[in-house]
Amino acid sequence: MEMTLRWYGPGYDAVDLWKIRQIPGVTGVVTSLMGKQPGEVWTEADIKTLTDPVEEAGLKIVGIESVNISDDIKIGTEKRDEHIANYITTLENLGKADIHMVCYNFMPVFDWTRSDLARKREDGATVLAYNQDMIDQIKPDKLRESMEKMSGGFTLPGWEPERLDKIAELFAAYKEVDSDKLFANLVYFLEAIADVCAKYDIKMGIHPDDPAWPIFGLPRIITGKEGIEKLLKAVDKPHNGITLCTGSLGSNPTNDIVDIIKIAKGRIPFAHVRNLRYNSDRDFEEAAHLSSDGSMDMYAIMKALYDTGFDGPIRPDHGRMVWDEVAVPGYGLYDRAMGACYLQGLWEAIDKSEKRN
Ligand SMILES: [Mn+2]
Repeated sequence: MEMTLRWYGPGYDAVDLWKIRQIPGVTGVVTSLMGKQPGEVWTEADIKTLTDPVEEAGLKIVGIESVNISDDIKIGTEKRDEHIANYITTLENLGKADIHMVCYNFMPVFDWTRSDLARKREDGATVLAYNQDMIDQIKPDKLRESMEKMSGGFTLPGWEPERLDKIAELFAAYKEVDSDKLFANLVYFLEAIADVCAKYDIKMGIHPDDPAWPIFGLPRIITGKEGIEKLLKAVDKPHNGITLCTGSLGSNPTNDIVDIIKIAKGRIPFAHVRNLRYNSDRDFEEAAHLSSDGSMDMYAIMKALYDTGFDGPIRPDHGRMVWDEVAVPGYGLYDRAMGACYLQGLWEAIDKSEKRN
């Protein structure tokens, strides 16, 4: 287990690398080129703009979150092979830069979605929250506007304005894409990148859909155990793995995360560990990482990762906004630092008690 934090790259993050380095136990970051459009090549020079500052700060890049997949690849348009060729070049350039883990997702049109990016909790902290009734009242073409309004001026990952400007065309293009077609296009993509991943020992970790169910009539396929098992079997190669995101999978309370960790044993190159509180089956809000603050058993999750031999990078995920911090929603320094320490405390306790037995 290697404790890391997400960092959005030069110019996109309110949190400085030197501050990340001062969190006990944190040795690396996952980062991304936020200015790149899905489908574009990441050149070696582009990647250097990430590795240079991270290394100067005494940290290392343990993976990329994310190299986003273009809608052409998800839909399977005639442009898909060109975009996949570009993706392969990007993976090659990442491999040459000694980066061996890439997180991505395969959600149509919209990436992670929330109805509120700053819901106030009892103690005054604010958190990201999701209320299905509020989402049902938003028209899909207004969702981007609604997310942007709540973002505090920060660029939100996965919500590229250039792409979402063409929302009506995007919806039209996805018209014929049902969950089977989307799954087939995901398999096509993973088969196409298999060789470059093998050559550079790159592990791909698909991020679960968030929330873990279809929204706005668009299919979502990585929502729980069934979809994950199906995908791991469909492309049964070491590069095809999952990003175990407890918050995204846990948005659906029927998902048994410990069970998912067990069935994906050996195929989890990256883990996002955070907690949520369910208020009803249509409403959840993010919580502090501590088990007692939300609905999840964080000890059981860390124990399952430990027991299945997880040895990849892990990061605290969205934190609460506390102590008047101003940052990308969900990505302040303070609460994620607390989360990183708490998760490491759980891990140390598990490790020591296991070794004593
Ligand atoms: Mn996540």
